[in-house]
Amino acid sequence: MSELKIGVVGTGAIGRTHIERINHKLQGGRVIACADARLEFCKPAADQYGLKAFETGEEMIAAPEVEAVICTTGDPWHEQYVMAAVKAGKPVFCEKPLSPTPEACKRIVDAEMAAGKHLVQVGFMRRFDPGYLQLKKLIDSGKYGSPLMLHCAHRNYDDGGVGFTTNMPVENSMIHEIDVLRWLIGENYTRAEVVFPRTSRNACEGLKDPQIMYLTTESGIRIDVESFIFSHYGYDIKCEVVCEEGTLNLPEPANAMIRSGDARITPICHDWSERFPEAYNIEFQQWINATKEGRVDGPSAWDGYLAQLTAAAASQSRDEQHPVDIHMPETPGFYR
Ligand code: ISE
Repeated sequence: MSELKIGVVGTGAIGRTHIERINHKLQGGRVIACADARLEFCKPAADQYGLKAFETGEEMIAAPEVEAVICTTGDPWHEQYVMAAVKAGKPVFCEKPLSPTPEACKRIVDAEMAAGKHLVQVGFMRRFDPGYLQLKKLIDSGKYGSPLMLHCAHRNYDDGGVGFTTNMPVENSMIHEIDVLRWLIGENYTRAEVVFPRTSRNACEGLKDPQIMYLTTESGIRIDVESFIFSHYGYDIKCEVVCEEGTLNLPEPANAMIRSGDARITPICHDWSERFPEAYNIEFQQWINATKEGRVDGPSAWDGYLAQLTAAAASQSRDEQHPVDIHMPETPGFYR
């Protein structure tokens, strides 16, 4: 089978890491084209990887040689390019979030259903992480009874420094937990709440940090997720599932222990790119394989829509400081 020819729109940091992994690590696909808001932004990536640089994302998506699209632009532009791909009948992988608002996600869902063909996958890479997959297998085995509570933490060293605002922990960081935990326990959410502990003196201006998000599921499972953007010690992701007959913990990355200077030290990753490379590799290899067979078997546009509905409720709770009920729509047959 020939290689899947891919065009990437958005050649910032994450776009570049995906081009690198597809062209230098994975099999069966090749990025051949790129586009960005302005031609000069994608020139360096085009030169480095020998890609054809297009003036606009739309032109790249329409090009007959481009068989599938990856969208790694800024969040507000996802809808525009995902829609262009769906209208062209081309498979499209869109980094999370599918779009910043549930309304925009719903428009994508409607367009995909109208096209009558599954084309969209959302970049919720944690579903491909071997640690989360182990947790899922243990929960699904039923051996430990039903999950009752989940205690999670999403700590960044400083998430790239200044520029973070109070809305971003839900919309940029905890959106990962919103998706992966729904997948892990197989239940929709019914309520969200966000509260503020005392703000750290290390938080940048305009950011209340840390924050705690509480979620309730249909059967009454209670989840707490701590987001700490300026933890100032490392990138630390925790998930403990308390079941009726046991607790299940997300494995820590296997870093060698160092004994030195009267101490035993196990290094912690610095950021997401160090913590989840395997998840990204598996995610993209599976996307390439499935796309070549005309399937989408990762997180769908519907998953992206439900994640955004939940994030919108959590954001409303954060802004108004009271719990917000979530009314999840019934899954259309197309996505079942
Ligand atoms: C970033 O956009 C990500 O997706 C990372 O996984 C997350 O840890 C980080 O907080 C976000 O800003």
